[in-house]
Amino acid sequence: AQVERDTEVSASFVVVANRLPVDRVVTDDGSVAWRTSPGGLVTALEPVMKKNEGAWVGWHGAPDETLDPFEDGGITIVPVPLSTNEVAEYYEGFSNATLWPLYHDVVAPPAFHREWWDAYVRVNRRFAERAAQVSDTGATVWVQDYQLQLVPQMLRELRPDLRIGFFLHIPFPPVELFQQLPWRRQISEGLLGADLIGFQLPGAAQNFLRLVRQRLSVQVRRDRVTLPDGHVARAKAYPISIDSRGFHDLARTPEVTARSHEIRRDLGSPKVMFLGVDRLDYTKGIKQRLRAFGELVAEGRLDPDEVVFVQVATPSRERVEEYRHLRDEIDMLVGRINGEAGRIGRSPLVYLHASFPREEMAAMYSAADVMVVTPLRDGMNLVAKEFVACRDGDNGALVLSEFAGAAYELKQAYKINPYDINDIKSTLELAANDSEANKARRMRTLRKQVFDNDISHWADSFLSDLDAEVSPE
Ligand code: ADQ
Repeated sequence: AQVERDTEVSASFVVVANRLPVDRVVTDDGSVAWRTSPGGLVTALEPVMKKNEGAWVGWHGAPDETLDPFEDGGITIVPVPLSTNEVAEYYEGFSNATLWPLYHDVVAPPAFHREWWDAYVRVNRRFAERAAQVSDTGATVWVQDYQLQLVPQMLRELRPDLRIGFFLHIPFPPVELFQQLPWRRQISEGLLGADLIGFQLPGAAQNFLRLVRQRLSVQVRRDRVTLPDGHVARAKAYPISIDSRGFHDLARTPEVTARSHEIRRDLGSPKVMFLGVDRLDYTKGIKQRLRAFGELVAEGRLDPDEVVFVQVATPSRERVEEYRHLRDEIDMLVGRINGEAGRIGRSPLVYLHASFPREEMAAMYSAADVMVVTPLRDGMNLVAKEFVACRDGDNGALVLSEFAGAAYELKQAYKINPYDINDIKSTLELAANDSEANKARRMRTLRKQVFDNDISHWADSFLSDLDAEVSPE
């Protein structure tokens, strides 16, 4: 395979992700500018990017538009075009209606369509080719997430000189579920093109190793897989985290502190404020959590004059059928709970279907007493860690699903089985009423964990392991 190298861009560190780390904004005078999106990944990789003349290859978010590479804050941005049809088939279809539910324990039925798969292959090839064009000889390329699982192999074929890492942000399912996928072989081989494949949890890496051992003619020794051509891919866990210090400091600013007090006042100064923050997604267990709260209020175990539950849900994937359906169901559930337990001037449940700036998120985390994180399955769940990082004193409680990746590290949270409504109910009650000493003991351990293992620790350990892998021949 031959690649024509880009004459303008030649980077020694390249990130490849479905989306670019910048959003287009229209400024007051009507001109167009790019603003760095505030995600943790960007923050974590910024130092590496700047030190190594980094480039980021990704889609810019608008269909049917081709853009030239440009500089943004020391990073070369390399936009990859997608057509309207590709957004529907590769992104909304194969990525979000096939892989997403399949990898999350089939909590919704995955849809298998051959034309979606064809689009997935086509788009993955485009990303791989673009990455091959902009990578300097011997460069390190880090491919992100489930939308691009074929890129490692495609890229290695084009550019055997590169060092290729891959990180999966969502769970990797047990073999028994993964093997439903008609294209299971292509996906596993796609991933094996990397030198290092990162997962959120050791269990996910184990699932992957078990899969390739059973289904492919490869040699597996501990965490290393040797392919017939001699290439070695290593599979290992790197639990992702957040910019803990950044969140902590943000929550301490006078503006955010003042806003957090204001939030509690506006809520009628409740004795206990519960908080849920999620992308509106059926994996997040929002229905189960609201139902549990509603029942506690209806049964008089929580007094609607004393408690309030604030549920924030970011609009997400609204063109995927399953998500529109979920939104309607939650609207109905919220209406029912408030209709039954509300009084004039007081609703026990405050539901916000919107996205907020980081400052507002930090203010909400600081204002809350009990953070409620109940996904049915989640790769990690950063919200749980953001809550812990934003806490000041040792008060506050984190209720956390056993099925969130975060539960693996945040052992001192109040754990629940999100499928067990009675368990959620009694744990919400306990977290609201537990002694200050118990809460403080748990919170101190959680905080230490979140500060010792932040996002730069995550990026550094992945990249130094990738660096340590034997150089490609
Ligand atoms: P997500 O499924 O998006 O991420 P999560 O890890 O909770 O889930 O991250 C959500 C992010 O969005 C958080 O940083 C949160 O602050 C922000 N957010 C949520 N609601 C918001 C709102 N209303 N307004 C503004 N911001 C909001 C995927 C995987 C996770 C994994 C991450 C990172 O599904 O399991 O932890 O990637 O690897």
